[in-house]
Amino acid sequence: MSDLEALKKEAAVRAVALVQSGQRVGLGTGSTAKYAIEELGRKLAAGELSGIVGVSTSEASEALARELGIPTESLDPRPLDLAIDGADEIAPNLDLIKGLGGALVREKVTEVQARRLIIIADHTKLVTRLGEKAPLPVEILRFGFLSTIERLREFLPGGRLRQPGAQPYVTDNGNYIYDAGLPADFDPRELERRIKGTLGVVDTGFFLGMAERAFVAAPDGVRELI
Ligand code: ABF
Repeated sequence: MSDLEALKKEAAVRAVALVQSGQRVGLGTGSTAKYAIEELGRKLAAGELSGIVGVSTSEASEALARELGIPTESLDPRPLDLAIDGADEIAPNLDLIKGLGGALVREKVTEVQARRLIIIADHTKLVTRLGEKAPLPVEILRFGFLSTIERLREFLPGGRLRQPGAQPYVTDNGNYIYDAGLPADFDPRELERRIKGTLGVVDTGFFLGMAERAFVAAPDGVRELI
């Protein structure tokens, strides 16, 4: 395991230590969240936890949970005790950019119902302001996507449709993703309102005011940000 992978795992283990028996837990998506799901599975198998129910934020996390024997349920209106997920950028106030893994909408729809959203990451995800390193993923409807992109480009000119190969990337919801470049200076809440008010947009990768804490692993240890 590379040094960075070991750090992600360390952060994940710290977050899973918060899970108590009998809780309903939101299962995040991505390579860091995968370590959290594996640790939950390990604890269940070892009898260190019992009665856990996972609510998955992607088909991939659902498949992993099943493989590890973690009972899962689909999302319903009941609150989740907590959710554990990764992020692409973490600002000092715990505002986040998520969605480079492509699961932003299911993550947001699930995690907004969590009493506690716990973020896990390695230190490369820390930024002083959002947009410093990552684009902002915006999930858009496939129908009319070129028109939606044109509307977005009126105020976010730097972006592009996510297209890893010959075809555009398709989310678990059957939509496309526009990875928007962000201006040097912006108010995330104002920009979030403007993007979400754009016809054809489903949601954005801004997770503002949602995270309760983050475990961020660096070579000199895991920092807990609150
Ligand atoms: C999910 O996975 C996403 O919101 C985010 O885009 C991504 C982070 O992935 P990783 O942990 O692999 O860097 O949490």
